[in-house]
Amino acid sequence: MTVAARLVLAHLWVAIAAFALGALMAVMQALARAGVELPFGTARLYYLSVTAHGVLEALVFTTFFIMALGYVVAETTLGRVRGVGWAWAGFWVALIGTVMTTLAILSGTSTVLYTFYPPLEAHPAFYVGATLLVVGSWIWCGVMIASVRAWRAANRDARVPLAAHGMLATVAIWLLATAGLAVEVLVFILPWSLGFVERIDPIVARTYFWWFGHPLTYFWLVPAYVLWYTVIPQVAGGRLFSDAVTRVVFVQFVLFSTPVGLHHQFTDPGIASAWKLVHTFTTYAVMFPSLVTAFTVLASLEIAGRARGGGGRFGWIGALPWGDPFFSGVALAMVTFALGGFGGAINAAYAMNAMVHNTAWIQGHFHLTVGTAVALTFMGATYWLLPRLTGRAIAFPAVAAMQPYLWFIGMQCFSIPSHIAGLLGMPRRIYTGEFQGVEAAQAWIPLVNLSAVGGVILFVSAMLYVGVVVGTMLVAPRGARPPVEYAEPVVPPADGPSIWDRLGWWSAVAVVLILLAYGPALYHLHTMQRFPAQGFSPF
Ligand code: HAS
Ligand code: CU
Repeated sequence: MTVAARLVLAHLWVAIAAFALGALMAVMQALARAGVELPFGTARLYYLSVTAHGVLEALVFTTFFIMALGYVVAETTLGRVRGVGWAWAGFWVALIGTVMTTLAILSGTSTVLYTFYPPLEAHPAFYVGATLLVVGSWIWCGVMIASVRAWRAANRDARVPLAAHGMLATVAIWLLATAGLAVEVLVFILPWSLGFVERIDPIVARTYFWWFGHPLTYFWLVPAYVLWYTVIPQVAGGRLFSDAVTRVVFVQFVLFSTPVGLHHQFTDPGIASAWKLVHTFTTYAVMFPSLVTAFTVLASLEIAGRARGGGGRFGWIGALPWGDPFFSGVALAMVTFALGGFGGAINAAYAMNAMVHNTAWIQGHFHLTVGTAVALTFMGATYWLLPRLTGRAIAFPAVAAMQPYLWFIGMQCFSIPSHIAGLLGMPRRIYTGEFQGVEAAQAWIPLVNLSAVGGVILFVSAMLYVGVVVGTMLVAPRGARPPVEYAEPVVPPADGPSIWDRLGWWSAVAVVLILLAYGPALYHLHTMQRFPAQGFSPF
């Protein structure tokens, strides 16, 4: 096994362990909501498990998986990962942070959900651990940047390989995003949590949180897009639609991921409506690269389907390799994202947001996006990666082939009723299946029950995924390692670096956009009279 393969596998193991633990938490929530009597079904445990589920799936599984993918891309497109010692240091720092945060949650002292909105207060270990996870990911960013720079120094006249360009865009998005998080945690949360100051301003903290929280979703999505653009067409037997368009898409995410976060705060006081409306417009700007992606990835798949002999207007769809779990995982992720993206457009509209904000619609939305578009892509990619890292064939191939479909079915069962229940007024983040017998809530109950069925199907799918991965590592025989291959574009790109490769420069433009979008709102918040709150822990 190569040095990088060991590094990648270490990250994957943490990702998958976090995924498995997070999935266990989720099934309990789904059943508790449906009113199933559970021996441990108290409100305290319910919110503890929601916190653990959100942190482990949305923050730990994703971050470790993305770091692993980054190293795979660096090793296979740039020659090698530069600074393997640093990469291991980043791994350990992030792992120690993850363990601290997880223990803080499981101890029952840190039930603050994954958004950790003050004045909800967690044990300091929760925040310190989360900070270490981010510091570990910053070291990953440094290693990725060093790897690209070393490659550039040796290949002055070539364009950065496309997959590396996408991962570098991910790095840029992450650094821009975590700047906001660093302010929130270092300036406001840690001094308060450690007892140096007594009170904290919820709205100020939330504003820095969403500076980070929205681009966080593109930190998850762009690596998935790297796989959709640069690997899936090859796996399906087709070609990349356009190298140039893909680079423009990645750069647009660097530009527009961050100056949009107020779309999570349309109902928050203290921020002028005009600035909220600006963020509606910038959010529509960040939808554009996804709309481009919808057309271009579909074109790539059509090329593949026709190359495989599929004819007619739709015959090419059936000709695609639906039995390959990497392909089916990504294709079902795409179909799901078409729905999730549609919901996103509704969330982002300043006026319509009032209809869905803080309702079950939102949990429906993010399970379609991060919970499927991203997570199902990563699960599928695991089936592709493991043989390439270890030389072992996937164990239980029939189970692996079925698992993405089960996830897809489970997620539709979970998310569509959640959207409808949200429109009927059901709040998000609530514990109780009976809703205290309130008349208006009666219409939600069948929808919640259907969601619970979805939750159980998702749990079965999650356990099959974990079983296949563990089985592959433990029992599958070793053989040759297939190569990691990337899709060739339909038209070879022009020679030489393009302006779209100048990600440092584009990041500087992004900083200007962030200052324009956030400067006035933050200036206003920091200069008006504030009423900070004391910390609060409901359990
Ligand atoms: Fe979102 C809330 C708006 C995308 C995640 N979002 C959330 C939360 C999360 C989240 C976690 O404006 C909850 C936060 C919390 O806890 O409070 N979101 C958007 C918009 C988009 C969007 C405009 N979200 C995402 C992605 C996420 C994610 C991606 C994670 C990965 N979201 C919001 C807003 C809120 C919000 C508000 C706050 C709501 C509130 O009030 O609290 C856009 O980026 C979406 C663009 C996507 C598209 C779809 C493109 C389709 C593609 C697939 C094509 C495939 C085809 C089929 C056609 C335009 C690329 C293939 C066919 C075959 C044959 C294979
Ligand atoms: Cu957002």
